[in-house]
Amino acid sequence: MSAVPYRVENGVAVLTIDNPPVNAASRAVRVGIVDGIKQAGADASVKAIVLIGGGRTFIAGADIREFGQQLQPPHFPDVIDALEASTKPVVAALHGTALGGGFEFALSCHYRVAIASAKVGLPEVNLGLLPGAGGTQRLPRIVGAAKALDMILGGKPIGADEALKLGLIEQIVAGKTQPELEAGAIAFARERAAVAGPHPRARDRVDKIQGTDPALFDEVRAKNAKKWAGRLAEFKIVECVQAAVEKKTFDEGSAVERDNFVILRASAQSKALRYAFFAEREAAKIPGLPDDVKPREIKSAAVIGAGTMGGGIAMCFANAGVAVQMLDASQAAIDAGIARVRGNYATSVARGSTPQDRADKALGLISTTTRYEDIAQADIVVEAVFEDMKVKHDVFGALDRVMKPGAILATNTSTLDIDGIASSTKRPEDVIGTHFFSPANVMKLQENVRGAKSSAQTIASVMALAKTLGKVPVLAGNCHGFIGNRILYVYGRECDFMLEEGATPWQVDRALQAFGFPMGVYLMRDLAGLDVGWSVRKGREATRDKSLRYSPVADRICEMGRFGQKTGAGYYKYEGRNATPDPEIEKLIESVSVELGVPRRAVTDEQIVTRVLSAMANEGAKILAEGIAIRASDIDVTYLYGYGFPRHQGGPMFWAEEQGLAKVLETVQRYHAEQGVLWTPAPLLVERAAAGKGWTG
Ligand code: T1G
Repeated sequence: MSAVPYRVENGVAVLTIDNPPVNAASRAVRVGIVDGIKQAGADASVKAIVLIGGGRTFIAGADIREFGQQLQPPHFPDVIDALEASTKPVVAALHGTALGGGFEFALSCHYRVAIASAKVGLPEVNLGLLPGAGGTQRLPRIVGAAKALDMILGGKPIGADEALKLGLIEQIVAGKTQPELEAGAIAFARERAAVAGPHPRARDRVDKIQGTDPALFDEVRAKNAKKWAGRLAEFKIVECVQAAVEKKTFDEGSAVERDNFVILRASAQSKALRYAFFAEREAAKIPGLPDDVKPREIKSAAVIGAGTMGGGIAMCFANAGVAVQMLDASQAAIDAGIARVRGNYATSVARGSTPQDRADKALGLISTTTRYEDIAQADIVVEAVFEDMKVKHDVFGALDRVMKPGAILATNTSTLDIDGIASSTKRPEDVIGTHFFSPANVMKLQENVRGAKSSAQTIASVMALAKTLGKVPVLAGNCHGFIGNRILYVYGRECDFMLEEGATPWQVDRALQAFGFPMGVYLMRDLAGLDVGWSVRKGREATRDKSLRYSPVADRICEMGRFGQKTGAGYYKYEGRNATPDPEIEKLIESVSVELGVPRRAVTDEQIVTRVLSAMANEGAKILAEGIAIRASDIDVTYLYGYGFPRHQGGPMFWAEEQGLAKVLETVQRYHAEQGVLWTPAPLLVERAAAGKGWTG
């Protein structure tokens, strides 16, 4: 059965792509289109051709899974040549999302029509690629070079209305469904068939690229130089669109695109980004959950704690259209909390990232109270109070007394024991961790943490909640720090030891930022505030294992009353948000090295990055072996979406696989010999390295 069934209706050949779930342009689809065009060309009864997606969407792009393999013909250019060579008009009928190679096929048709809800775009940059099937050459010829750069570099689709205004589609047809789209497209195709050819081809147009300001391309490069540092695809996209404008012929420009596409497709960055694409989707799948378990519907929510996190979490619900009550003990705390939320919305409206009407609608969904009785009917309540077990016990005891049966009792704790919290209730099956990341209304990660007694339905409900909130979920097991903070502790610990051994905070930050982190660990700590970590460490001093190496540098800085940006000094000195290295801190660190008898030596940037990432991967291997993470890729998703790990590096576990686990094990063993038990190699790392394998397979 062809992946592109062919039928003739009213003199129009209808080619329907049938490759669920997103009609990715697999080899079978490419074969089906080429064969369909040939069949229509040979059929005298056929006057025009419609290319349409079956199911919920037009073609959403190349089949990303094919990239790791040897691509089989017909290739994208072969399909495009067939579409453009047709003497009978070819109309692309768009619904759902026409993306990447799918939209490039559409751009190679003579005409495009869509239903109003359709979206079109060239998002290849999100995969470290560029539109490799003529998109960098045809799009500028229709919308102009500047708009084409915006669309391709932004990687986001546009709606049918905008596409119509830009001339990317000829008509928005009546109706909302695929059958109505098909009927509209057939009618449109018959009209075009009545007009003598040749029918228009985007490749032949020059009107929109003539007169392009030659300075455009260098301006775009200069404007984005910092953001694109270390990246490949963005610069190659600019080069290709520039070629579309400056090369004498379409084919010359296409050759530039082809060469650059081949380089990107083979690049480590694209491999990491394609990995991240699938890893995010895998993380949402929980093996072992009974197929018949139905998530509880969440139509109303409550948040305990009107602080920064509580307010941000309340915004997440309101932004998703879920009514939410914010509860705090005092009216003063509530007033401060709701003022902070209003301020957040005002800022994003002022920035243009949130339309005023959307902010008003969301704010209208947030109410406040000081009484637990008022929130009893909420479908979920998320506790976001101080990170202190006694406070959590009190809150969950109260929730247990008032919340309706079946309400989900979630905690936003970032490290504390979920089972300990659940023990304050008579319904541990309804208790679960939903760890949001600050700012909660911005950060995408939702680290769900299952307790020993969290029910399958409770787990399924918070995994589904993440989708409702537009978050990326990862399910973690219950241990100190879960997945993210447990690895963050190791990451920070090794950076602190490197300070004692010879590095400076600014050198560590520069090395990590050169690797791709948006912010180094010390700038990040200064931004978050050093006092929180200090109070956690003081709380754990009594039980800390004194035989393990411990760096007092952070404590000494806090003892000087330096809590980071908010006090004008932390690791760095601050003027407002502007951080400058502080010689006083260098002196402090040197004095600690002397006090501890740690000889100082030169530490290279490469050693900093390798040591940090190897420590993360080693801890990740332990987390995996303990079942705290279901997959190695879940650990990567946690770091990509919760901790700013550079997406084009894939995540700590992906990085380790790319290095080769045997090489990572060697590094771990070297530090184990030098640093002792904190670097004990994870048995899973040893096993996989010995087998010459990655984390899976
Ligand atoms: N290839 C293979 N599988 C894909 C896929 C693709 N392009 N897109 C989605 N899937 C799978 C996905 O892994 C999931 O699988 C299922 O489909 C549903 O996806 C030559 C080189 C279209 C907006 O980058 O943005 O064309 O988990 O959960 O939320 O120039 O999927 O069910 O097993 O995301 O409704 C360019 C990528 C490719 C679009 C739908 N195209 N896809 O979102 O569903 S490169 C893209 C998306 C290219 C050319 C270049 C989204 C979506 P499973 P989903 P969704």
